[in-house]
Amino acid sequence: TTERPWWKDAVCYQIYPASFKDSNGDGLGDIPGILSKIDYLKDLGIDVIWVSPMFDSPQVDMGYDISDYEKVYPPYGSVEDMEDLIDASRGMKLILDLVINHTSDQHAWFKESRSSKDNPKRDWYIWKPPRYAKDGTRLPPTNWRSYFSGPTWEYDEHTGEYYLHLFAKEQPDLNWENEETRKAIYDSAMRFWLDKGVDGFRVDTVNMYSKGVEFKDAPVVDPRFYEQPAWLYYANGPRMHEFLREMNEQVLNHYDAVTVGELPHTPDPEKVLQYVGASDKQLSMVFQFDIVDLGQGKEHKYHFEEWKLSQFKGIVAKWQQFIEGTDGWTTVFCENHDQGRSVSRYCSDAPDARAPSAKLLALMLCALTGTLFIYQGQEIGMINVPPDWPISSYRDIESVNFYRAMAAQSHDDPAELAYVMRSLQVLGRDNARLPMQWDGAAPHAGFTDPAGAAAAEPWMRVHDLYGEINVARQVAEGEGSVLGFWKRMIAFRKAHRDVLVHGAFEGFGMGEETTFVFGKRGEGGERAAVVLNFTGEEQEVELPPYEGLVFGVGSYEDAAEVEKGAAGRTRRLRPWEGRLYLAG
Ligand code: TEU
Repeated sequence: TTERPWWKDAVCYQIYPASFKDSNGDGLGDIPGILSKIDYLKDLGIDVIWVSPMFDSPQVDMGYDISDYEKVYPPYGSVEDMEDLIDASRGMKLILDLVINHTSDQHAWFKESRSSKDNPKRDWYIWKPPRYAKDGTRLPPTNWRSYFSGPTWEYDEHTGEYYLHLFAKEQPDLNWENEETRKAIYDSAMRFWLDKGVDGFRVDTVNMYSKGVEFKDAPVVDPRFYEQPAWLYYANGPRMHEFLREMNEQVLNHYDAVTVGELPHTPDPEKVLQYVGASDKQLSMVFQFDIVDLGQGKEHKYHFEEWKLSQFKGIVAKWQQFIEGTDGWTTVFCENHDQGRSVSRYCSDAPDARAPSAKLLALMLCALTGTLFIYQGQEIGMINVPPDWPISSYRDIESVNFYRAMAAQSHDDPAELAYVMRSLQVLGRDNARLPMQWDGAAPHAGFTDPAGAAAAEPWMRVHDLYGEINVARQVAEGEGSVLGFWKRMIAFRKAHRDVLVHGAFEGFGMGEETTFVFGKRGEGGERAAVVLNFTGEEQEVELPPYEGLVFGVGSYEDAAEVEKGAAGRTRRLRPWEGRLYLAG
């Protein structure tokens, strides 16, 4: 049997500091704001808080561009506030974001690195001389395109070389080949915070540190397309596993710290297993991207393409089952700060469907094997931005740059731009970054304090529907609300952890396009059966063929009543309804 460290059973909650709670009325969330909501999280049943970057930063990419790992972005608070948060967590653990593929261009290391070719820190980043075309035109070292539009190389006039940036040009990539650089990262970004008592890290873009030895051009699929498999050369590079083993030996093992690595561009289960096998200590677990990549287009991730429920089910099954018979571990999630809201993306945010959809997803997620991560606002069923918001209401560098690039390329073609806006409305990162909706009766959804005229406008527009979807209303509604249901499901998951958190997954009727039926088998003979209706119409389902199933929990309040009259294995599920049964 595999080991059960504490973090396997944990329910983790991601906080995006800018948008969670503003305690001082400046329009931006902050650490005292997080502190004021500790009891709310504790009450929900949360075990681990993951705080997205709160380090000092020019905020080109919302703090994923760090200028000083050992300072806190002043509008968020101070290092002392973080110490208070560590102390105040009331038994909950705290993990931070570890963003060490790149720094901000305002980090002291990069300022030194760019100052001259013979600066001792020159080699801490990835500098390359230009290439020249036959006609003498200066070209970047490779043709790679960055995540945030434009090339991955920025020419620096001062020293006549290019530096690499996979993300924004203000986010230069660190050179992990240099041992001194790695040591500095371990000290500044990791030990500094582990010594203060944080319990681990969510590790940003963890598979991009080792870039490979050759810097080769990526195949150009079509010059009009943004998608280009340049990640073949910069992701999962040859020294990746060596670096992670070193990081464990030198740092993480000394603190028993937990890690959850972000693992884009890695569809192959064998490859993922190399990162999460427990005996070869690299990462505790990872976020594999298939579930959140669903619906992303081939030309560009922001060209939304329709998908089928069978694809969704196949992805869930794949990442449930890949650890079977291994000592690896998996995660359960479908939202974070880079993704559209799950209700809007995987179900329906139409007025009648919103709350049932949110509960359906809660029931599904709480029944799946792995460590569960939920994102702020998911527990109240927050939905995507309203479809009529213009690009000027968006803030994310990736979305805004993409819109601009598409406008330039299409010469402002209205049809193309409508398509882009529609895609951003489903997939854009800003969907997750709207201020948290605390109170429907307060200005700015109760996000800013002190409320009222004195408070500044929030840094990002508040959802038009905050009067309907908010914490205060759901607290008042109690058990029947989305929040009440999440609380109940988290407790249910913990009460039946052997089968729900640790059981083996088994899918039924996986080609079926309206419902999702799966079973879970615990090692001690426990069984769970889950039936989910992913449509707005009634659907008939067959329960999995397990002996002695009894009704456990349902996403409709009257499900227990309805089940009293049920016999046999056939059930009729109402729109977006889910039910869970137990045996053994
Ligand atoms: O994201 C890394 C990543 O791999 C991307 O897929 C990301 O989802 C983004 O949308 C690019 O298309 C991480 C962070 O989660 C993200 O917020 C940061 O912008 C990024 O790294 C750079 O640090």
